[in-house]
Amino acid sequence: MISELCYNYIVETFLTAGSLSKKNKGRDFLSKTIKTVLSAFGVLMIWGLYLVISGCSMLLLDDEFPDFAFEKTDKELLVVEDALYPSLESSIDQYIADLNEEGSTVYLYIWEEGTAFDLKAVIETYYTENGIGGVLFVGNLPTVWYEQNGFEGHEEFPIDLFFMDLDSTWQDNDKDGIFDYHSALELEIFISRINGTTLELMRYFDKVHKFRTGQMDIDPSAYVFKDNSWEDFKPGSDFGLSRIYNSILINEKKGDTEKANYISKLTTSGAEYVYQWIHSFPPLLVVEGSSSWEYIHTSDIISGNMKGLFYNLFNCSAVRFTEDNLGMTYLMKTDYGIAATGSTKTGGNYYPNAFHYVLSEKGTWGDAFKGWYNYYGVKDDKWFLGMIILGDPMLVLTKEAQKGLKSLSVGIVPPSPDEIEELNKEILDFGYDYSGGSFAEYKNQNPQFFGD
Ligand SMILES: [Ca+2]
Ligand SMILES: [Ca+2]
Ligand SMILES: [Ca+2]
Repeated sequence: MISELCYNYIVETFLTAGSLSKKNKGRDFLSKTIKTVLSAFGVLMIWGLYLVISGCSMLLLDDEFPDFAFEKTDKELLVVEDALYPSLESSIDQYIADLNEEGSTVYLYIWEEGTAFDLKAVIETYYTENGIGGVLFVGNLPTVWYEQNGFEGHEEFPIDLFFMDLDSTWQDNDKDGIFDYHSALELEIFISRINGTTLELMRYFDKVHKFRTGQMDIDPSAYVFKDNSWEDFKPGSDFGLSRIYNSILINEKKGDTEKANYISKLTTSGAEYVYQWIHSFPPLLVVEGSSSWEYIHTSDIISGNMKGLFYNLFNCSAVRFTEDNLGMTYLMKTDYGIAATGSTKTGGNYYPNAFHYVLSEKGTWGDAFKGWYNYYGVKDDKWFLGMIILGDPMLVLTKEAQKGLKSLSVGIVPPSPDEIEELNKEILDFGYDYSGGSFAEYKNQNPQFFGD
């Protein structure tokens, strides 16, 4: 439209200039020639301008949604803890039937016993022989741990990237049972987890069935809550979610980021996609209120029956699945939560545009994680080595959500080193150790995963 207006304007200007020369009949031929040349010149100019403008917006769009090739996964391995399987059998049959309906194949493996290394060997076999693209662990299945110098010095945490990179090397150089070295990572597959009581897991499978059959009553919309510490980080940005959703509520101004705003939104209309930036511990969100810290416990999530389907948790240690945690609470103890991504340690996804890009292209939750990690997560172990997903990794957003609007948003370029330094500072300024239980505690509680 703008181009058309400009075109008319410029052509008119040139033609007017040409018509002035009409006054001199002797120069009529020259006038016609000039008119033709000038008109053609005008068209060329407009065309050039159009190319420049469209080129610019494509560049901007590429920054916002790094375009990389990904293949939607359609073969999943389901690994189910044997003690749970008899009670879950009909739920799992339904799950497999629903996925088959979508055109995906599910392989079922009942996990009896063994170490994390045994579990990885099972995955490798299905990867090599069946070409699986992702895995869902159902129940309490083993994990390995990693240690490094992070935000508060030494940190140790469960690490599921170990299962996702099938040709990587991992070492425990000080022989304390916790990995402290990994080779360069590039994930071949994604893995995800759900864990809870039999009843909670049955309820979870019931939810994903309802979601797949269009019975989950939540508007296709997104909710971004960015607490005080990050008010100035990419202000106004929806992190590319406007490409997916028509309706997005962003709470990021101090007056709008009270506990009351969060509770109110997620206990009334709710949102299909929730992206929240809040300080936290595994089972606790700590919102900065106008005069004091305000706490949201897992018990508040349960009693409020929080209405969000997909959660992107920029909340430290929010999915530390080896203990009571926020992520699994949304999934196991509400009527709505079906998938989450977050960190098992201090950290979170501060630049999820690649994640959102895959979702906007109808990739699965797992595809989005793998695509984002290989593209951006791999660059920063301090922030991202604890990143994982929870919930059914074969889920895709609702059809209603995928508008493919391709609109631009503020804050589209990756954070600069200065911006990341500011993010680091906000973590340290909070002044608490976010991490949860230790490896030693995990080992004591789960002797069955250790051969010694
Ligand atoms: Ca070690
Ligand atoms: Ca690899
Ligand atoms: Ca606040």
